[in-house]
Amino acid sequence: MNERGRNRIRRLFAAITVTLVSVVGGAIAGGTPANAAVRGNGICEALEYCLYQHAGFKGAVYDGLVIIPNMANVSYMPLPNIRLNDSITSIRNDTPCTFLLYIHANYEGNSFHMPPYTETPNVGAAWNDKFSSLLIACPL
Ligand SMILES: [Ca+2]
Repeated sequence: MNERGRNRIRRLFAAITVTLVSVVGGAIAGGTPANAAVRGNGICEALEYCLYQHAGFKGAVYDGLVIIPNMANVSYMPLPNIRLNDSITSIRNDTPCTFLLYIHANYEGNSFHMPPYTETPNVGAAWNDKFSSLLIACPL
């Protein structure tokens, strides 16, 4: 794919991401407080995606709702010294959206796709500890 094609895809995903934030945010805002997912509390709740440091959903966890253009700027919570960048081995996607994890920042390089409501206990040797950015694509 040429640069123009890649830019088109980036713009598309950026638009779709706005939809995700409003869909997931709306679902959370519309739920009762007892059901609301809390981003960044270290607990993987409904309508969140969760990134894990080790295989089998072990080690540090990052529970999120939004895109991450550069994982070098984001830490596992509550472990500020452990960055997400090049440090993800298992993933849960408990959302109606597809997640695309890229091997470089700003959605560059090869991407690993996580379909809606799926999980993988080990992304495999080719992808282990390689992800550096994350995009979200939701049905409109
Ligand atoms: Ca949470």
